[in-house]
Amino acid sequence: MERELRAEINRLRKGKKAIILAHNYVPPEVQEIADFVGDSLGLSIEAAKTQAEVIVFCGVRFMAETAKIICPDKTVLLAEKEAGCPMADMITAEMLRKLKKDHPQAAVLCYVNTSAEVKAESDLCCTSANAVKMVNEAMTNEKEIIFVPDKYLASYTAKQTGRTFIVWEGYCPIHAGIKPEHVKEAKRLHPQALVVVHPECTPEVVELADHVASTEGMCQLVRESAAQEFIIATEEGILHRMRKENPEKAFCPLDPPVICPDMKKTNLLSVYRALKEGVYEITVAEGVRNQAIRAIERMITLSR
Ligand code: CIZ
Ligand code: SF4
Repeated sequence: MERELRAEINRLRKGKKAIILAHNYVPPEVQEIADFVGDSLGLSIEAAKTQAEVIVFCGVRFMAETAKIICPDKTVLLAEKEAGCPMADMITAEMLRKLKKDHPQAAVLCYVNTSAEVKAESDLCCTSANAVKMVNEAMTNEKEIIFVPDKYLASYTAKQTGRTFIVWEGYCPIHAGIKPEHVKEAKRLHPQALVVVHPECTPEVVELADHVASTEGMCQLVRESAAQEFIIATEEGILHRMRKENPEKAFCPLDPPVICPDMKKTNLLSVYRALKEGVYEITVAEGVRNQAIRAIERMITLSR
């Protein structure tokens, strides 16, 4: 069944001039069928480069929206309609407009985990891979900075840059679910392991890290490190790619495992359906796109 599904996906992908982009967190079988696996920024850059006419995005909605904003002329499909990000949903454009009104002098830095409408209200976008760089290189003249929506990424970035932010009380429920005890227990069982933590984790967990990095940063670190064992504090989907790229290294699991249900919604059947039926098409209103593209393009130019 899986083999037939894969064959059908390959046939449809060719016939429809489509590419499949998968986030580091989606299930292994989806990563395996994808043309590219990466973080939201890397995938959007791939989307911009591709000659393909259709992009099947396997991840969550804000990522597919970002791809659509960058390539408005392509058809962007989100393989699973209901795959969203609870953190992105914690702030709306309306809420951000109100915050901006309370702080009229402040520039707005938005995490990529936001809706197109929130990006449209922002001056600059960032990912977990480049938040520190964005603040250090593009916001030195800003007296006040609003950072939305992740209070934990904001707190990590504040520590790294020495800046203070007006923060939103958003957070990722999945990364916030990782408790210091979980990391300490893994370290007790694997004392030699390097602890690598995502900046969406709480400051108490970040405190325990040997390294703090985004998913792409983590992959690079694991590849280049001389260490043989790693405790990876982020969504477990990334472990598939890490094990594949580093078959000689060991990855010590956290207990309980770190699973984002939204990232697990996409499976081979969703990818097949997306290609066959042309669903679920992502649209971004022209007025919103024209505003949102500025914050994204500024980030892409700066991160080169
Ligand atoms: O930017 C991304 O893809 C996310 C959500 C996390 C990461 O660290 O790559
Ligand atoms: Fe959103 Fe967290 Fe899931 Fe990433 S892991 S999609 S930030 S809820």
